[in-house]
This record gives sequence, structure tokens and C-alpha cells, in this order.
Amino acid sequence: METLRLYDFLPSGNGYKIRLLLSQIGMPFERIEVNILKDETRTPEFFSKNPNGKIPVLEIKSGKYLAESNAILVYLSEGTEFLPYDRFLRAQVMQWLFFEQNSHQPFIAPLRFWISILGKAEEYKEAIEQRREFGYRALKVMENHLQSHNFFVDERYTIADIALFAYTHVADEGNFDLKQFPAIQAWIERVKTQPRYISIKEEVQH
Ligand SMILES: N[C@@H](CCC(=O)N[C@@H](CS)C(=O)NCC(=O)O)C(=O)O
Repeated sequence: METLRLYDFLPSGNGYKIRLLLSQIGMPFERIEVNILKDETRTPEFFSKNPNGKIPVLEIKSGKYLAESNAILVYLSEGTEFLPYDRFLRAQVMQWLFFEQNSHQPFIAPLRFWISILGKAEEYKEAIEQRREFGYRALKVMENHLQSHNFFVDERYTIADIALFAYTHVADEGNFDLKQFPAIQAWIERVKTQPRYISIKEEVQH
């Protein structure tokens, strides 16, 4: 079997989703750093891997590529404890994956990027304030769910938790106040105690 190759950018929450799952499944992989700040996702070579020009991209075997972090999570978790087999439970996992991409990530991740990674809070002030309200709405949806559940689906840790954890646990880097959300904070601690957990800053996973 060929080694999985992950095209990634270390600070990326979307890349981290894949690193975390691979670590927890115990699957070896080669990580290729693609510096998005130097437009390395905008080269003809990278576009041939993902026409959308974004990391993460998983190379499954030579020339076979998969993009979109949540699609990669589904692919890798098939047949593992991280993706339920039951049809309805799987659909509930998808529900949270789509929620993350549609209502959560676009309003939380860019603020962290502009404020903490680029250090350009002032330049992006207007865009930041436009998105913040929607980011808080997504956090409230999560808080409401977690007030009566330990995890997002089936009371166990799945890729729904991994997808939502990636940008939620570092939302403070986008100046979101997580102290308002005690159920989210308790869930963050539960995720951190899962076997083979790695932090977003850890490069080596084996
Ligand atoms: N929906 C995509 C979003 C991926 C994404 O936004 N990737 C960013 C880094 S987190 C990127 O590669 N940006 C570089 C660019 O757009 O050139 C996913 O979930 O994988």
C-alpha cells in the first residue's frame, strides 16, 4: 500500500482535522507543507491536485487526490469507530459537517486568520465585524446542543466532533469569547482527552 500524503499548512484548522483523525486512527502519512502565505496553493502544479487551489489535499495513491477537509474525514473514517455505521447516525454526522462548512467555519476561521496569523486586525476590521455576529450564532447552536449532549452524535466521539473542534478550540485567536459557552468549554476538554489526541501545533503524529 502506498503511503498517504497530506498537503497541509500547519496553522490551518482544516488541515488539522485530517492530522488529528490520522493520528487517532494510527495511520501513517507523509505531510507536505504548502505555504498558503506564499501562494503555494496558486501554482499550476497545485491546481492539478485541487482545482480549487486550497489545502488540505489528500493524495491517496500516485495521482489520486481528494480535497475538502470534511470529505477527507469521511473517506478516512469509513469502517472505523469515528463514523457510525447506522444510516441515520451517519446522516446526523453529515448534518454537523455541513453545518460546520456553511454556518461555522466561514465566520470563525477567517477572524483567526486575519487577527492572529496575518496580524492585520485593523485592515480587516469591517470584514471581521460583519462575520463576528454569525460566528457567535454558530457557537450558540453548538452550546445549545452540548448542554444536553457529551458529543455531537450518538453520545460518542466522531468526525463531527473533529470537524467542529478544529476552529472552535482556537476561536479565541479570532477574539471570540469562549467563556460565555461553558458547555463548549467542557466539550473541548473532553475532546482533548481522547486517545492519541494531538494539538494543532504538533507536526509529528506517530
Ligand atoms: N472548504 C475547504 C476550505 C479549505 C481552505 O479554506 N483552505 C485554506 C487554508 S485553511 C487555503 O488553502 N487557503 C489558500 C488559498 O485559498 O489559496 C475545506 O474544508 O477543506
